[in-house]
Amino acid sequence: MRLSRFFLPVLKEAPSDIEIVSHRLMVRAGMIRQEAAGIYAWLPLGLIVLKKIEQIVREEMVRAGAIECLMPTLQLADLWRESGRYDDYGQEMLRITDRHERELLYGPTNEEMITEIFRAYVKSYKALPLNLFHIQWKFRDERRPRFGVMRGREFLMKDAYSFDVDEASARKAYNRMFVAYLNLFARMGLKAVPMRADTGPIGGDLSHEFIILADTGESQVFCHKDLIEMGAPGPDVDWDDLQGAVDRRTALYAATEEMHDETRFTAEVPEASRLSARGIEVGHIFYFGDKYSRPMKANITGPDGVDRPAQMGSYGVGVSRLVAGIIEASHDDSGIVWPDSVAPFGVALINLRPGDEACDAACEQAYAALAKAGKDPLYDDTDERPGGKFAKADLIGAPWQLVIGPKGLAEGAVELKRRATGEKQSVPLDAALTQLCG
Ligand code: 5CA
Repeated sequence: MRLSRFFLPVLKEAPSDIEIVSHRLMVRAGMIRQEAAGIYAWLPLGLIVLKKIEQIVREEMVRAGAIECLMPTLQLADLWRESGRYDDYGQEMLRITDRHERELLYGPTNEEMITEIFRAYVKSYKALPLNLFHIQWKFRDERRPRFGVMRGREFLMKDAYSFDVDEASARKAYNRMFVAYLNLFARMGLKAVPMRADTGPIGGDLSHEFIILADTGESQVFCHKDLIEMGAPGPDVDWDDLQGAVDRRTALYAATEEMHDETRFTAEVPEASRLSARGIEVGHIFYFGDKYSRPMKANITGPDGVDRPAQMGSYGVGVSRLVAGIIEASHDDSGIVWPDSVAPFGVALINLRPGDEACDAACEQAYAALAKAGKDPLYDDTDERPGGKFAKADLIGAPWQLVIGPKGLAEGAVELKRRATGEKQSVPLDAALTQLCG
């Protein structure tokens, strides 16, 4: 992408009422624009990152055996009356009436709708296990939308729903999502810790929140320090037997504020290993058995010929929240430092003197080579002064900067900077391109 043709409305200053760094940087880098409280337009730079995160989530869901579908944002109120949640959900639910006076709502989650789809088609245990997911916008009329896309009213969620014949296989489905979550957050450069959590309006008795630590996090969390560095199991696990991987992580104490038990915490965790910190909830998984399938009569016939309600779980990832979460975890005073896997551009290519024949030729050569190698270069071919170009490149956070100017070129060199460390090398253009393109 040539910057002169891109739409990147970068701001020097963010509005002073912005409270946290990720929100400030997203606004300054021209990633989002607030259209109403908790409702944002995704500008091109923000959308590229959102799509990259979405794709990682999708790939890890598919790897774990889930199947993608897409349900609508609007749902019938009557469906929610079947589960009893229409009245329970209260003011967080946005209720809408259409021209035929039919009551609709903008979905805050999809347990009812997926259960309706399931019961229409699946009657036998032979079709199980089944896990369906979608990546769709949700609306929750939060009392206090804040921190930009971190707690929005309209937000993008990946939600998966598992169906099984009995509790034992439902727990396996839960474990598959548990491990998929560890892997997908690790791919984004995040250290996410699963913690025992409250189930709130979704319900059920088994639930884990996946938390990344950040001073600006909304929840207070308590855990054994070793969990932070434990790492993810990776893709090459035995997907049919994940109990060991899950047990290793659930054996150590980890709980969110609502589930925290100080007596257990001090008894189970040696003082030097106790961590009490702020965290951001980037994912939440639930096993709730027949909470929806029973009232909604989503029954299946078991191997014994007897009908029973399907055993269900649901599994959410805050896709739009993750954009902010990753920035909270990875930034410095100059701007965002994207992990390679979600960076909107792989290389910021800076031409220090557009119009200079040698600079233009070298930049065009670099741009073509980087594009061909799939490095998504952003070529700053504008007339802005060098200082402004450097500041912009630092702000938007591409992992590499390739700086080409007349002085360096006269000596046969360009400058290659690693955004994360600030480390600079002065090398011939060919050597820089070999390093970047491999
Ligand atoms: N149906 C279940 C799982 S599919 C569910 O809705 N779970 S949830 O309520 O925990 O939401 C899933 C994830 O969405 C959360 O972990 C969080 O990362 C994200 N999320 C929830 N509310 C918001 C919000 N207001 N703004 C941005 N992200 C949110």
